Amino acid sequence: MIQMSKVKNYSIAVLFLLLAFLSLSGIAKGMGTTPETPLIRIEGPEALLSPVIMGSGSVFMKIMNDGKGDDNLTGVEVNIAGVLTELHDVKDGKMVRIEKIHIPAKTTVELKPKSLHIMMFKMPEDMKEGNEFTVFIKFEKSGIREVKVRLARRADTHSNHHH
Ligand SMILES: [Cu+2]
Repeated sequence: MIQMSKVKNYSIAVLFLLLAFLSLSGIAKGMGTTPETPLIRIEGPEALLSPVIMGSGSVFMKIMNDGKGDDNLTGVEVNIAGVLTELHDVKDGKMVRIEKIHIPAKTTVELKPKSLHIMMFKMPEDMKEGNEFTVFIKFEKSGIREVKVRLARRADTHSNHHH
């Protein structure tokens, strides 16, 4: 019996070592994704000058989360000096500032006119259609993503075609 239990303990120890080795090598190869990891993709970013508020504009895009974990968009910056950015939603036809945008697992969240969007204030007067700039989008878990956008003509609220 003593012999048997020694053998058993030994095999358990070997098994633990093997598991430890496998998980370490898995992480080393970048395979260490846990089931709760979000996988963020950004498509179709566009920026529009506000037809209503001088010196302001909005940024829209599709944010896809193909992962199995939720994420949150917590902040945005642009590479234009002096510009202030805010996260906005639209409630009862009015823009409201929000702290973050929830991006659930296996979901696409669309930032679009009259809905969730990124707001820019205090844009320089010489910013005009065609100007390109970079938007840095900060996610709670996925870090900072960078997208380039070109400022498009003023939004025509009565049409739903994209530029
Ligand atoms: Cu807004």
